[in-house]
Amino acid sequence: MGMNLVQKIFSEHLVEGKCEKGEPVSIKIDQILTQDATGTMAWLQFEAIGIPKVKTEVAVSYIDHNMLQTNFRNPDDHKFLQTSAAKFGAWFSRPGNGICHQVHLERFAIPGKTHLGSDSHTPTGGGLGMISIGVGGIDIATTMAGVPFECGMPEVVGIHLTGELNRPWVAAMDVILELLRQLTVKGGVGRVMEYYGPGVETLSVPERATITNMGAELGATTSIFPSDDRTKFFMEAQGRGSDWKELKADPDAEYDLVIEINLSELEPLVAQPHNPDNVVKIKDIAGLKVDQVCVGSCTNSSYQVMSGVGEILDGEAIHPDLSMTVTPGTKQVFEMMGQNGDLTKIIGAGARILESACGPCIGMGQAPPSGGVSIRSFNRNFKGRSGTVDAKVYLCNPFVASAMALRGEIFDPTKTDMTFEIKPEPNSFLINDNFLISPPEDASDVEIVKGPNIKEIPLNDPLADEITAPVILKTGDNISTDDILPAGSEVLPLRSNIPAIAEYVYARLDNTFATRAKEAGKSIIVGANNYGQGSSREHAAMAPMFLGVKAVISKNFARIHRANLVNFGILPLTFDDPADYDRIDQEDTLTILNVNESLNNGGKFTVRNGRTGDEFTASGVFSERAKKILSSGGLLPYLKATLK
Ligand code: MIC
Ligand code: SF4
Repeated sequence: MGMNLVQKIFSEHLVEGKCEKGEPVSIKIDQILTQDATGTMAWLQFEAIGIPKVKTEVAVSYIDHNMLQTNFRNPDDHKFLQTSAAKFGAWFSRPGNGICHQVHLERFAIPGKTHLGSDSHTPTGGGLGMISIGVGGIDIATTMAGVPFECGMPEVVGIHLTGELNRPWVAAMDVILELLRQLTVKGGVGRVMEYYGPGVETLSVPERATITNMGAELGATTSIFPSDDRTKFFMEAQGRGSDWKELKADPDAEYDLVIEINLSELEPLVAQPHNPDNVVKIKDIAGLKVDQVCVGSCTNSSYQVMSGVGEILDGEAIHPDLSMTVTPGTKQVFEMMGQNGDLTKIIGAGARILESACGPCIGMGQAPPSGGVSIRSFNRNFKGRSGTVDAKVYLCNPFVASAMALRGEIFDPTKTDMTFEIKPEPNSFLINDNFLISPPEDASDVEIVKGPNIKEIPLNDPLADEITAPVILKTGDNISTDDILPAGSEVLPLRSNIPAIAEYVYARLDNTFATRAKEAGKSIIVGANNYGQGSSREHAAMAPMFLGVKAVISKNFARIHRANLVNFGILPLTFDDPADYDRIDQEDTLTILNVNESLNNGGKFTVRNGRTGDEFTASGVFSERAKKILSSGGLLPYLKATLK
């Protein structure tokens, strides 16, 4: 039987295990990406492991999230990241160079390589034929220390593309919105989405990257496209043609599930508040007044996206009742827009141009007005993420978003005579890498600079044999890591200071959480479906650990957050009978019995509710390594003991 692309790349990188669905596998990792908001911890953890130099082929430390230098904190983090990159042998992408995933696609991604990033949208690299996976910072630190990456061999879903995006106003974003509509934010859990079929060659690399980027919203481990002539064209235009190789699934490859998408039949879609899978056709919600439009983010900020936006805004004026921001994804795109006139068109229409960074996507400025409607070409619309708790964020493709900026309301431009054209893919990009600093040959003189914002990493205790603790919080479905630990301009600068950031845990849902947790000393969280969706931020595990959270019992978990809980010694258990969730009240005291024995013998845990006296079971099935990590109290204590 032939192999699909995922099986091919996994087999080529296999260190241990079998590439069969569900089997534990360890693979060698070739490339690493960190970004500043998760990177400070990743690099502190790498330093704590005590390995002198990064062992992967490539490691790049990007600064793109935390860009508002409102006091010493961000610049301290930036200095720390720059000096630690130099010390440990990583490239450093200076603030202003662009959003990590887009810069990585332009300058580093290579088909057939494996790639981990401390950011959930790392799968953007799948647009260029890499296996690119988002993980927590400490998994990055471990991988940089040369430890292979361990995971369960995912199921591979084949997305068979036919037709082409030839309807006006339909764009790559609509492909992934359609998949989110069909599969929901849980539909990709434990799966890789592999694109194939005749529709593939009609999509450019940046369009493919939009689709794989937002595969993260499906909960998928990653998403991948083949590497073909379009990939070659893009890489040659980036001056990296020699890194190209062809990669595709065998003709008789099999998939665990096949989904058909005819690109020619798609319509412009929109995800309504407050989840990316709340997708409808734009025409179904036409008429709603819009207060803000933001185009950009790692999902939609390429040269061609910007050229379309430039065309739509050319000679027009933004509606007086709204504000529009446009963010070129990278310095390369920004410079080229300066040269080709798109910048003038966009500024001329009255849009606000932001520096190449995450910006409004992560609540770093441009919060919408109270109760406002914000249309964004981004990938996430969780409640409060924009910085305004009662704002309503809608996600759609960048072209319809730009049209709405002119009209001031949601409408379907396919029903009008508005038209625009996108510039052809350039056959050579403007290459100027002066914002990328290569690691020095000899780093012996480099001093790592740690300003007062950089605090020690807190450590957990080894797993106790019995955990008795109150239920400090009982949540509903789809809790995102933005709910657990918000980002935004107030909180992001505290990413390298766990005691300070811990004050914000669950602050948006319940601002007494941190105080109550500290008073309780030890606590348990009860969650429902898809607990911990969204970001890879390990702070959403580390800060609760710091506050004494010992276990999370939930109906099920999002992949990266579950791994982060394990990495910080918090026991993630799932209800065997989901109805037991209803039998627990917040503030009940639960006792998890025989913890270590249950962990090592089948993973079935008995839990007693002190209020009712009832007992129920919850499961936690872990790999041998994860068991050891949990009993040591987390990955760092485990590594310190084993890597000596
Ligand atoms: C996000 O989009 O939520 C982030 C901010 O990029 C996160 C990483 C972080 O929290 O630092 C992600 O997607 O992993
Ligand atoms: Fe940055 Fe937003 Fe992309 Fe996260 S989703 S990496 S915050 S642009």
